Amino acid sequence: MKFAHLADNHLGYMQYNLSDRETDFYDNFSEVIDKIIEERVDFVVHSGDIFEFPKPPIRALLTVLDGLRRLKEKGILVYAIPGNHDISMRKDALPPQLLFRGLIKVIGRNKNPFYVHKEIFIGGVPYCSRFYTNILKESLEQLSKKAENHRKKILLLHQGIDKYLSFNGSYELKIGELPTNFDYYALGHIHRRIIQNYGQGKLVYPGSTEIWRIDEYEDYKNKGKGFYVVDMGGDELDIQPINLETIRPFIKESFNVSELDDRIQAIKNRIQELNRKPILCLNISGKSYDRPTIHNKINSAFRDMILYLKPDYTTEVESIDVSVSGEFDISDLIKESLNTSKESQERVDFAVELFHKLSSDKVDEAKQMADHEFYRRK
Ligand SMILES: [Mn+2]
Repeated sequence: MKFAHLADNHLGYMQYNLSDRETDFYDNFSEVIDKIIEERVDFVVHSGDIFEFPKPPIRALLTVLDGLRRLKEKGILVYAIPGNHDISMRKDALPPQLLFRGLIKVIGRNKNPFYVHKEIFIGGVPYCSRFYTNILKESLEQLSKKAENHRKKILLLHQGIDKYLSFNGSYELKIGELPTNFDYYALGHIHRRIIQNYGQGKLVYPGSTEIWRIDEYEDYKNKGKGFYVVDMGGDELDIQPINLETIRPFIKESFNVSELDDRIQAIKNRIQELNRKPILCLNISGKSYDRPTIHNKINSAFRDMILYLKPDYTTEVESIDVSVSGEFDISDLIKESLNTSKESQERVDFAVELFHKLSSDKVDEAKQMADHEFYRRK
């Protein structure tokens, strides 16, 4: 009994405002479908964020419809939970996954919290923000009980877990808060590939299927991007990575402005070996240099060879001595500045979360959190 586990396709995302990048994500999803079919799996579990937005562009919807129909022709059903990107915070709003009736079995909190696929229990909870972790924990406890009498059990979640996130405050669950009686913890949300032992099973993040943020490049270089195929047939789980080939190449280099000419030549040589135009991220530093001149030089060197240039210029200044004594915690600083005696804990949590979202460029999520979750609820 084999299944595919994937998450975080983010269809509809238009990186750097380029329609080519939007198309990349659609091509990427089609390759995912090709590979799932090649692998002859029995079913698919999707751990959230198929779409970038709760109201996806029509092309994103059509890409998913086409992919799901191809799976259906092969008798492959998809079980899915909505992720934070698929869910509008508006009360009673429905996730776009519900459009694909007969093609996706959507796992919900109250209605259909689980399905049973040929004796395999497939349960899950849609994404819960950290303001509702009590509901999340309650749902997990109920699912864990419902799963008890089933021989094989899968749990779908789209959440951040403290153990895998470096920022404190950016997770909703602590690792010990997950039930322990599942065989496979099919997670989504963190865009890196992670496989760990947990409870009586394996906890797995398949990662995003394309490079959604430039900081995902390192993990892609080390581990590839794609999804996992899991064989539940034997006593031990067998988890195989499936790597995609349609990922747009990224070239990321940091160097001093004095090396510019040599580096340009070396990068040109690298680009010539690629079969697609890359995204070029350059981090250029130097003591004193004329940015416009350097920028023009880079631009004209790579024109027509790359899809997008993302330069970052830094000017080195005389060293400044900055010393921080002891450890400090961003949440404490925020609390302090909010003068906690008068502020409720909820407000402090809101401010901390807002800080983390904004400092990681998640402006839309921050707005949504402020509008719909915080002020409207209040
Ligand atoms: Mn995601």
